[in-house]
Amino acid sequence: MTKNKKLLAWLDEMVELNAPDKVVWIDGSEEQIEELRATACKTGEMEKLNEEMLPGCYLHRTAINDVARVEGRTFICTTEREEAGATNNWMSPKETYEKLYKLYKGSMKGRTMYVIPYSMGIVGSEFAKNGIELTDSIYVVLNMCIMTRVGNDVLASIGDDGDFVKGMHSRADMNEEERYICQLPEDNTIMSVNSGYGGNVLLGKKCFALRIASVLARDEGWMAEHMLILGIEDPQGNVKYVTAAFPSACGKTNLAMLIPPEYYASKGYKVWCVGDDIAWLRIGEDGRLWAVNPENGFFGVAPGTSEKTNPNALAATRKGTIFTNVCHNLDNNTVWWEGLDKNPPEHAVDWKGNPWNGKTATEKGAHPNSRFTAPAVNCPCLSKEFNNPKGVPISAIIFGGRRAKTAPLVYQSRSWQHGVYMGSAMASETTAAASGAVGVVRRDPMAMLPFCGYNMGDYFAHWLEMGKKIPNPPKIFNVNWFRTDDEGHFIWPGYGDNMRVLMWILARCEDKIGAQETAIGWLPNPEDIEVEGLEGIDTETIRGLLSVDADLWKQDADGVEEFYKKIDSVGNRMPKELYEELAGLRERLGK
Ligand code: OXD
Ligand code: MN
Repeated sequence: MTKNKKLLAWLDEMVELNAPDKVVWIDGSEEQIEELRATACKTGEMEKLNEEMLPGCYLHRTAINDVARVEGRTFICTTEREEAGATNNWMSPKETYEKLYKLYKGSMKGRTMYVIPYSMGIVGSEFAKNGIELTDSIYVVLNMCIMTRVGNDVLASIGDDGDFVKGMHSRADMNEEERYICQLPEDNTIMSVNSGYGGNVLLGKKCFALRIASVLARDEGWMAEHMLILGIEDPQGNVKYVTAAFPSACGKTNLAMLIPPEYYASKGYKVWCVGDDIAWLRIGEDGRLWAVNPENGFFGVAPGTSEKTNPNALAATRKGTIFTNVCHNLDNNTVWWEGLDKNPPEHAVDWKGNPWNGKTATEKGAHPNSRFTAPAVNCPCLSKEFNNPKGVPISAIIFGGRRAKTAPLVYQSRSWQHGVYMGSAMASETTAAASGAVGVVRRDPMAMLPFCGYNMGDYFAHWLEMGKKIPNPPKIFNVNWFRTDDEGHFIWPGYGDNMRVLMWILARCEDKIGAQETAIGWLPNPEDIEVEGLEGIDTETIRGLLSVDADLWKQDADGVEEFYKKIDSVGNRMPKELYEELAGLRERLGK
């Protein structure tokens, strides 16, 4: 398979440690994948769905206690605590190896170990990075074959002495108390044990493409970000690209696959999706920032996805998709989830595997974090540039969060440095659905809180450094789709109409339009947000959505300072420039 000594030595060590009965190399061929699907159906790990309605689609249920990423059990394992910083759980590499090797010992007896060579990004391209994941789960293999580029060409690209990220995953005995997701950036290694859920076990995604890659990016002068990438094509065929970072539950996949409102569609505007979750960004020869999506599929949240909210995502799930923890409609052997339509099946099995009747049920049929793993090529609005190894040039970086009152619909940063401040201050307010306490502000800088593989202070410093290095940097914006009225109803319609805000952003990037300088940054003139075709919203509504309450902003600044102090409590790494931005904001807001 390979002569790479480092790879073979590591594999030998892991085989000896985990003691599988058999080792199988994944070559990426359809033949082998089909065989694995058949095996998974035989063992009950997956169920084949209706071939006519959902060709090539399968259903999987995880354990009931294993349904989401486990941030509390996720560790950044560096020699020095300061390297991981205050926002990450930390363990020393020595302790990590001791602890996890004990859990791996003999854990694959009676099982098969699969060796998955995969590439994040187009195999062999300048952006791409290789990884090898070892796992005892066919479900993991099949998901990785959708989410990443897998197979022999990756081994060829690693070559005899090339580097790769080592990823060790074992389901072991699925003991929740001993579940660990460990990143060891000093060794380019990921170790995951006792989980079978996506984000914890598909090691190419959050563990590699964000946590490990963020460290590689810092060291090599690029950026690994939790961002969607989309392109807007004008009627002349010119496409401009933006990236956007949002905390979870802010509609990232919906924005990435946005359907233009009639007002723009009728003029010939189109929106193209390059990625819905992760962007790797590099400075191009032309001095602009270029982005690729290192993934090859979408690992999206199913509930709420419908013909109305995101027809592109739904279409992407109609073939070759693995559904996890959704409701199984037994009448036609398809799947259902809350928010798909108003016809829950009466003869079904819920995500826990129990009989379920949508007419009488008091519990949900699908888990709120149930997922689809869908090939990117299925998406009707996938960008033509999706497979371009050079990526796409980025005009704007957009940050956002869920804020009921504080943040206006959109505003632009005063500079790159101020934009980094805006990203560092990003936050979302908890919703009633997410926790008991409504309106609690959770800081989530650049939506990277759970995904930054090193000290957050150093991460901000890297952003500031990149700003100095990019000759022609993207402009930076903040959006908020979630302003509410006094009764708590959303004012802005969101979804496709978010394009109206993106159009203002692009106009600003091209210096086609003026704006008002305010304490918090550049705000639109309300009449510059297009409202034609919007029901119940006029320029006056927009004026309200753009209002800024100085008292709320002063309170928010206190929250940012507290957060900065927390980051500084481990290693004192907060860049002084961001404290200066905070002081400048306070001054502009007035005493
Ligand atoms: C995701 C997440 O699953 O950010 O993409 O949690
Ligand atoms: Mn994500």
